[in-house]
Amino acid sequence: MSPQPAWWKEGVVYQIYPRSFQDSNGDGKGDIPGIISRLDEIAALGVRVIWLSPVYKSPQIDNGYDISDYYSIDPIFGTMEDMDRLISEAKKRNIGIVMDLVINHTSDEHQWFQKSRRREDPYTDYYIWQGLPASSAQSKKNLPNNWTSFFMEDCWEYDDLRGEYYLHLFHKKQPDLNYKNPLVYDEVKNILQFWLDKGIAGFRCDVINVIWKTSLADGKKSIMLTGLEHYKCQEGNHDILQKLRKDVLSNYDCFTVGEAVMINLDDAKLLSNADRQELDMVFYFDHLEVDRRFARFIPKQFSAAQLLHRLTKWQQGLDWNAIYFENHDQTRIVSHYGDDSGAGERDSHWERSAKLLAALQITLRGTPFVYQGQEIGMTNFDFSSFNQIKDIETHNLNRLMKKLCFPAWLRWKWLKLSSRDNTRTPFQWTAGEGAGFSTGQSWLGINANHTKLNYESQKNDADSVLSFYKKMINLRRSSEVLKYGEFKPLLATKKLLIYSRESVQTENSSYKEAASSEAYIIACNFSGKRIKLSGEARVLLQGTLAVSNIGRTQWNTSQTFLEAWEAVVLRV
Ligand code: TEU
Repeated sequence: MSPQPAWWKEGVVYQIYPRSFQDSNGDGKGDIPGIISRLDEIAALGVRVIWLSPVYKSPQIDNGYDISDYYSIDPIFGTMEDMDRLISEAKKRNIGIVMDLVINHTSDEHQWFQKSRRREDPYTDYYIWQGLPASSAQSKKNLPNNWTSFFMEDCWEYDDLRGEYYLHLFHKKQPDLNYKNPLVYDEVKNILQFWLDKGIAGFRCDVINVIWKTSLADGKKSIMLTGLEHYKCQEGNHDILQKLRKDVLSNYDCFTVGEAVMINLDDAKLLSNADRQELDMVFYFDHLEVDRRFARFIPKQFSAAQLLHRLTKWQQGLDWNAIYFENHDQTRIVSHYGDDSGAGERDSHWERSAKLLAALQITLRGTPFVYQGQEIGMTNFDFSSFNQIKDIETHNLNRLMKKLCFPAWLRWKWLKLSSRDNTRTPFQWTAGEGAGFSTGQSWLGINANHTKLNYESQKNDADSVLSFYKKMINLRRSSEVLKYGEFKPLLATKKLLIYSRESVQTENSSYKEAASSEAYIIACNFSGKRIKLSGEARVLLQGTLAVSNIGRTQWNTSQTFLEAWEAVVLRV
């Protein structure tokens, strides 16, 4: 079935991690005036929406995903006046702003929590408190249940003042809200309304499929996330999303994309298929874990066939997809599925594979989300010790692995591969000191490769990774079939994948429509070696060249090879 057209399906979203994007006052942390100063560069990429990771007031224990006031801006990022200016300056460029909505938990420094600790009404039951018999209250062995957190710790913290434990699925400074209390729902409704009335374009909803805890009973023991079955995608969770849609979101021209953790396709359909009236799209993780075990932590062999298989499942299974290859919790895609060797150099494997990944992402069916720095092919960090890592998740994991007696070299190997700081290093604007990000000491290390790999050197270079992203985004904008057409897998091997985008043919399509319909065939060589095309692949690869990532000017249909990291987009 052809999806209902919508502006947020046609545009591209650009994710900004404000702390690392552009500093304007020399404190080493990015800020909102910095973002405003770069709006022209963002507009030049051809994006329709900016998603801002949290800029609300926060003690910054989890870089803003621990909110202490939903109605004010953290001073490190600026003021509410700056925020209003960002919204209006972006609007002038036809760019909508999407806010990050973190409502599973707040910071423990939020006044709701402070009042809840003191049992001050109406806040007493805003969080999930559990008492224990006095005799066992402070013994670690007697926690209210056996759940484990996303950051690999116990999920319960004892609060002396209240004399009870509170639940935290993430860090202990991120207590979970209690959605069984209708007052909490009302607070959330007000937050949404406040920001939508300011003219924002929607929300990216953090861990939105775990907000309703059906029961607090012990969970089935598991290496990761014991207790998950009591709170993942529960009926009560769906009810809240439907209610928010009906009460608030449906009154505005906006969209929502929900980060949904540990989900399968059936969960995703319930959360995002259009007739359900919950979210518009979901972020799932399956396509980024082809070469990983235990979420993204332990490496295994990559296979292009497995990637195509997973992509196909979601491309064909959902009404509409959110297509992302990077975000602030992941690693850089060129270092992950590509090859970052020769970063910043012309025609290196870095340049080819960064472009190949752009060609893949932008020709999939769904709204593309490009993470800051992805458009210039930024790579994983080049840190050499744990001291340079700031991410709390990485430090928690390190502690846990140490407790389990993993040797230091293995801990480093795996954590370097998975640390969230890989995508959090400052944006590389220039080759100069501070990479044009800040005149001060930046809060996190800047990758040494900024001297070769930076925005300035790519902006006027027609063959740069940046120009390639622009070209792909333009192509998508101009093509109905790339926006709304069907996705069909055609062929895959360990290194090669081929698929098509074709017009949606219904029983009612006229002969003329069918005959004039455009299609695209996309082929990607996921290897650093030239590969020979099989007879079957050669039959499939017919058409005129729309895009090449290696500077081909035409496609010869008797072509028998794809070069190292080559991608071709053919128009049929
Ligand atoms: O992330 C939720 C989440 O489950 C992960 O991606 C998680 O951070 C971890 O990497 C699992 O291995 C969201 C935010 O994107 C993240 O930055 C926050 O730390 C987290 O929620 C808590 O708000």
